[in-house]
Amino acid sequence: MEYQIIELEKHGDERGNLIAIEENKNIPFEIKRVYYMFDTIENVRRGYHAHKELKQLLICVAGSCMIMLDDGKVKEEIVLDRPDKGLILNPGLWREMHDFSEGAVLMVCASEYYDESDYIRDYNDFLEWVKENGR
Ligand code: T46
Repeated sequence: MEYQIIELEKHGDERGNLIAIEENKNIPFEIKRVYYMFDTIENVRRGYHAHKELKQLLICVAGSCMIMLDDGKVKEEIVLDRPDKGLILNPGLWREMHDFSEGAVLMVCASEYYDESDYIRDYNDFLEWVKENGR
């Protein structure tokens, strides 16, 4: 499946920890946009879409959440529960984010500016797209 889990280097000392994210250094793309989700209501499930071109790095910088990934053939559940654990999503993956803990903050670094035309928001359209794009 078109994802990768990365361990982010912690710069820790007696004061605590710090993590740096640098485009084309510890993550393999340029970052054009950063956004984050917080105050997520209990039992909410978000996402329900795939991207055609966008690459993203997801980090749950506080608390935890689950990411369900689906490439049209296989589904996998990933837990994000540490600020030093990154999930890189390549294009062509249906995603649903769920089981947000209280106080969870899910931060996303994205390779492109926000563009609604890059989204596939209908699951049957996604399955068609997977067939057409030979995945
Ligand atoms: C993704 C997952 C992980 C903007 O105006 N600019 C932005 O950059 C984004 C991401 C969203 N929005 C607006 C569009 C909607 O009116 O914010 C609202 C919520 O967005 P959406 O319903 O797409 O949020 P999620 O949580 O379903 O999905 C988001 C990203 O959109 C998506 O790219 O991969 O997080």
